[in-house]
Amino acid sequence: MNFVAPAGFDQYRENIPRGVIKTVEYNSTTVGNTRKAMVYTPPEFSTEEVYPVLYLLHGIGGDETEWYNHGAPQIILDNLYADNLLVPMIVVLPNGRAMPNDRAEGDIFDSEKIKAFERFELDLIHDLVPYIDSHYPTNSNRDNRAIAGLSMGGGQSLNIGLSNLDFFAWVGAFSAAPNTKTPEQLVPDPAEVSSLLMLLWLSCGDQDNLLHISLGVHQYLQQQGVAHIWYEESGGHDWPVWRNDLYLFSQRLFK
Ligand code: FER
Repeated sequence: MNFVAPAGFDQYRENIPRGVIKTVEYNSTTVGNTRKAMVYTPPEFSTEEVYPVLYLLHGIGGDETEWYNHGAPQIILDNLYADNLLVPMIVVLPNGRAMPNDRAEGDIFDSEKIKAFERFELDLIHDLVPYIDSHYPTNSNRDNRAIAGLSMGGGQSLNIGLSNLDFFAWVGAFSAAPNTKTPEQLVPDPAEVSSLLMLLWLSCGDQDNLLHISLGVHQYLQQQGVAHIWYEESGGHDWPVWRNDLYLFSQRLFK
């Protein structure tokens, strides 16, 4: 695949309908506190409709505000809706560091913090997804739930998505980090993954030092005959790549 978003895709456009992005708080039985997430609802959102949901995860130096602060997801998505390129969906920006102090403070590589990125699987499945499904008009089934993320969040998306196929049918990893399980651990049963997944997306910048992680997963999937998108794009471990990924990946969802 070699396609890039058109110029202006992440620039604010006047006079188009807008979605709404806000912060919510949910009770986490996993962490034992109240946790924050941001939620984007699309233009013309209505509680009379039901929507699919994309869970979009941040990197090791971020929190639930990272995509919002650096990725302009609401601008990218509003523009895509204005051009009629996107299925109406709710996008949830969680905090993937499931521990009492989940801010990206101090040593972000501390082993407790890395463990908290693993623990997030439980928080997502047991706490956040049920919160979203009970507070928003969602189409609450695997066919209508996607998980994707950048770097640490890309690794989480593969680890969590591929081991919870009863929850997710659409999985995307942008520049996946070394928290990614081995390809054999991720996909022990290639036939099962092939039959259940609607989309498996892997992308990475060609200047990214972590390229070998994505490449290893891609090569294994190819050997095993598991259909997936592999997109090596121009760029490093950085926001231009992840904005481009969101633009391209989101258009493939729920179609
Ligand atoms: C590592 C290098 C990078 C690692 C994680 C990262 C867990 C994550 C980077 C990011 O999220 O941007 O060795 O180990």
